[in-house]
Amino acid sequence: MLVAAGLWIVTGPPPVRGADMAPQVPPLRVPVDQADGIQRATVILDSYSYTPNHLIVQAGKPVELLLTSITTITPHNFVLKNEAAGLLIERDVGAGRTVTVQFTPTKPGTYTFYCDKKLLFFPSHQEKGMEGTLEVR
Ligand SMILES: [Cu+2]
Repeated sequence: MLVAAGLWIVTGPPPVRGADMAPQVPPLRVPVDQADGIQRATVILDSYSYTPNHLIVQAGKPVELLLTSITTITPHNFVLKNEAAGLLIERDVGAGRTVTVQFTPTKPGTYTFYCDKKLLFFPSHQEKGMEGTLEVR
């Protein structure tokens, strides 16, 4: 990623991407807070992206995500569901708001989180690219 970013500077702007395309951010290996053992990270919600959109956590340890919306009007949410893996989260994140979600993933695997908001007749936010990956190791 860093190399690619450097090349962009040398060779000019990156190839044209969709306006909705989120900036490329490498996977985040969520650090364990030494004080309380919680794996804690901040995820930025925008229209229509999560940043970072790939989180790596350890199974069996609590995870706390600060979901911070930087939109001014559009409400978003955070849906992460896989009951077998201990994941059952559905939280609204209003424009400009920050909410905290806590969960403990129990089973290694790769799970998709997404925003299921949509306006009638329009594609859902997930269809516009608002989704990400929780990788449990
Ligand atoms: Cu959304």
